[in-house]
Formats: sequence, structure tokens, C-alpha cells
Amino acid sequence: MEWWKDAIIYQIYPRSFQDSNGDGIGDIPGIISRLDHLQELGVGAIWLSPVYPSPNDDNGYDISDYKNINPEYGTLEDMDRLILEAKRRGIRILMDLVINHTSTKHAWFEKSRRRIEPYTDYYYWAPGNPDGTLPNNWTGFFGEDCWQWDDVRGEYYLHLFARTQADLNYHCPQVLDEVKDVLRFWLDRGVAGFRCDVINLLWKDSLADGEKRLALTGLEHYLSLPETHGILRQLRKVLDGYRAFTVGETVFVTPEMARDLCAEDRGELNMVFSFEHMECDQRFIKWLKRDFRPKAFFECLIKWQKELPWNTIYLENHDQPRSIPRFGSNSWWRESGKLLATLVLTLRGTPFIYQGQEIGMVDFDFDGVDQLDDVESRNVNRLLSAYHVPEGLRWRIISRTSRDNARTPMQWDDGPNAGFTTADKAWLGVNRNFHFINLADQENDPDSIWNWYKDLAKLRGEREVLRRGDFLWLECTHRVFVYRRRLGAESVTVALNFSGRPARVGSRGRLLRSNYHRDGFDGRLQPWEAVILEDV
Ligand code: ISL
Ligand code: CA
Repeated sequence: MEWWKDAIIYQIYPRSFQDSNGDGIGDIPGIISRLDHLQELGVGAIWLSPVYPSPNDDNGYDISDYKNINPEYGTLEDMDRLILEAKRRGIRILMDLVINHTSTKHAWFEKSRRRIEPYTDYYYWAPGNPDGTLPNNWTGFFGEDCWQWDDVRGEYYLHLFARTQADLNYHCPQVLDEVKDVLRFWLDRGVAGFRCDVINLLWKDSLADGEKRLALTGLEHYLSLPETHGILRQLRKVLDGYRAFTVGETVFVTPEMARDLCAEDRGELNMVFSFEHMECDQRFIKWLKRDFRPKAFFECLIKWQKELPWNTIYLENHDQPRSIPRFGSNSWWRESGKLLATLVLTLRGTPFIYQGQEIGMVDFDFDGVDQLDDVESRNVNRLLSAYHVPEGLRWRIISRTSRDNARTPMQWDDGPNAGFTTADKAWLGVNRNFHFINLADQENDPDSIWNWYKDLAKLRGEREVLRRGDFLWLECTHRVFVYRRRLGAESVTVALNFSGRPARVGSRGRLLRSNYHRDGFDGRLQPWEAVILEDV
């Protein structure tokens, strides 16, 4: 049974979801205490960002032990209890599988740097060049080069991400055996599957110099190589024994690549996160923003709807700024928040909702660089400083793009620290707007973004056409997006106005939902209005 085609999946960033013991850091007992919230939303599965032991240079994406729980978050027993308590509410748990790299604090790395067998080749090691230059000219994801000298080993190691995230070497067969073992460990405990971090980069074909590019020189040596597909097929054999689910995080993925990764007969992944629609508001690299152009965004969504029989639908995660200021409008906060909810819950595919999205959380309100935590933002700040970019400009660039925008604590109520923690201070600043944006308030407001999400999630559950129906676009202009979902004789049209001005569309029908109060629909949309019509 393909449960994931009917489910809504909710992403939790554990550090920022709910603190239970007053240390200012979210944890697993905190998540358990909030499961009712997720059940009420109609969530079928939770994707948990990493909860493994980690020195937290990249907040858990630098894993130092794959088979345990970070003591900051709880214990293995807490995790077992989470799996059980979630199951009682009909919710599955997906873990984050980060196997492109480990923390340099992982025991494998400690042994590899000392050349203790069989760990010697678990990572990509290389001597420098006689002229003192790095092993090659590749550049990394976080605005640095990607080689770090290790005194113990007397060689450099490869890191595509932070300096303390060393890339695992899949040319060494033991590495894949270790990963299979990790999969079994968690599947035996009852997790339903995995979100697989940067999974299309696993295999590096050589360490030769790359073609010079504005960003990520070297990419052609590791992006979606055939051997990576082979690795995925091997992992799938383990996963199939448990009927487990996987979604791959696949950077730079094209529809063709995605089809190869997700085609049922190839036996690799179930679906992938593509990035193209999230790149409509950037030039070349994420730090160079341009104005959001809805038409390019709609066209991109249409392309992916057409090219793949099924895929993920998402607008937010822990790496991206919040969606309302980005694709909607802070001045039409409520309307545009509901419109974006409508988009996510009515396109064809599996909707992913990121924590806080369901109450319309917006970007952070930090005052300056000292309040940042994210390793990427701090690196970029350092890099820009080195090029003498003045502080004001640096802050303009970083504040709009920083991953911390999505990582501020969840806003539960208007008590101290938004109900996230009883500590004086949360690990990352709580947004001061929590007096206006919080769950408790929205529960009491029938017109809230929260109640809209709940209502649409329910509608999606009741109407098979919204889940399994095919997709057909009807109108796609610089601000209006109209599409139809159809299953047998059933047909539903969604019309969205991505602008602060009224708009007209050609569709009519019996009004099922609008984010305005109205009785019928004559083709006129209010600012940021979203309507769902039953075609008659
Ligand atoms: O966020 C990005 C750049 O701003 C992306 O390029 C991101 O680095 C890429 O999507 C990979 O992300 C994943 O792996 C990283 C981790 O830091 C991210 O949080 C994770 O989602 C390294 O493990
Ligand atoms: Ca805690």
C-alpha cells in the first residue's frame, strides 16, 4: 500500500519544536507532548531532522554516532516512546539519513585518520600538491573550499559541506555495509522510512580538478553518477524488507534525473525534493536574490507536475526562508498564508509542511550577525567580510537568505518564549511577533491560517480527486494560477491570485472554499484570494 500518496508529511526541526526540560533546546519528550497538535492537523508522518549524537556544527547534520540519540534530545527509550505514541495516533516516523558525510567526531573518522583498519579508506583522503596547493580546485556548499588538513593523518580530507563534515568514501565497500546496518537498526525500532540527505552526491568518480564554475566547481565529479544509483538500489533491498519509504533530498535535480531516481521499476527512491521552484527568486546562487516572479514559479510547478507521475510538494524546510514573505506578502499575511496552504494541499503529490508553516510563521527579526547560529550564514559573513563588503550590505544579503529564518522556535502561545521553553533564553532567538503569531490564538480564531490548514487537510482526505486526480493547468499569468484536478467524473478547479490587486479568471463552478467570506464565485478574485471550485 502506498500510504505516502495519501498522507501529509510534517517536518520537525527538533531543536526548535518544543523544549520539555527547560534547557532552551527542543527535545523528543517535547515532541511527544505535541503529537496531538499534529494529529489534529491530519498528519500521516513526521520527518524528524537529525536527532543523533552530534557536535552540532551543522545542527545534527554532522552525525557522530548513527545508532544513538543526542542526549540533548533524550534517549533511545524516548525515541521508542515517540515511535509508539505517534503510531497510536496513526502517525509514522521518518528519520533523516545523512550518509554523504559524518562528523569528524565520529569514531570511524577517528580511526580513519589513524589508519586503523578497516577504516583507513572510509573517507576521501589526499596528499596536498608539492607546490603547497590543495588536492583539487573543488569548492563546497557552505562558501569555503572543501579540503581540510589533518595533522594526525598528515593528509587532507574532503568535505563538501562544513569543515567538520567529512565525506564518506563509497569506493570502500565496508561503508555501504555500515549504512545498511544503520538502516536495519532504526527500521527494527519501528521507523517507517527515511529522508535521505543530499543523496544524489554520494559517489565521487575521481578527485580530478573540476571545470571552473561560479559556485560548486567540481560538481560534475559527483552529481547523480550511475554508481550513486547503484548504491540506492542496494539500500532499497534492505528497505523493501520493511516496506519502508524514502524521499531523497536531491540538489540540482532535473526532471529526467528525478524520473530515474523515482521510477518504480528501477527500485531506488519513492520521491525526491526538487529545488527548481525554490530558485525562482534567485540568480545563480541563493545569496543573489531577485524579485519573486510568480509566472516563472507557476511554470516551474507545471513542468514538474507534468514531467513526473508523482513527487513531493513543498514550500518550506529548515534550509529555506519562510514562504509568506517570500512567495506571498507580509501585508496580506493571513490571505497569502492561506493561499500558499491551498497550493501545497491541492497540487498533485505528497505535501510536506514544515513546522510553523501551519500558523504562518515568518522570517526572523534578528538585529545583526551576532544573533546568527547557522554555519552557512556565518561562513558567508566571514567570506563577505574578507572581501570588505560593508556590514549593512552583508546583513541585507544574509538576513534574506539565512537558514536561521526557518529555525527560530515554534510559536505555541503568547507566554514567555512563545511557550517553547521555560528557560530564560531559547537556543535561538524567538521571533518577537509571537504575540500576534502563535498557535493558541489561532486555535480560537475560526478564520486563522491554522484552521485553514486543518480544514484543507480534511478536505484533501475526503476528496480522492485532490489526492489522486490528474493535473491540468488552465491559466498561468504573471499573477494568476488556475489548475484543475480530475479523477473519473469528479473535477475540481483551484484559482489563486498571487497579488495584492483584484483579478479575473475564466473558471466558474460550485464554490467549495475561499479564503474570503463569500457565497458564490463569479470569476473575480480578491487580493491573494484562493478559491476551490467543484466543476459542474
Ligand atoms: O541550504 C542550502 C544552501 O543554502 C542547500 O544547498 C543545502 O546545503 C543542501 O540542500 C543540502 O542540505 C542538506 O545537507 C546539508 C545540511 O546542512 C542541510 O541542513 C541539509 O538539509 C549538509 O548535511
Ligand atoms: Ca530540552
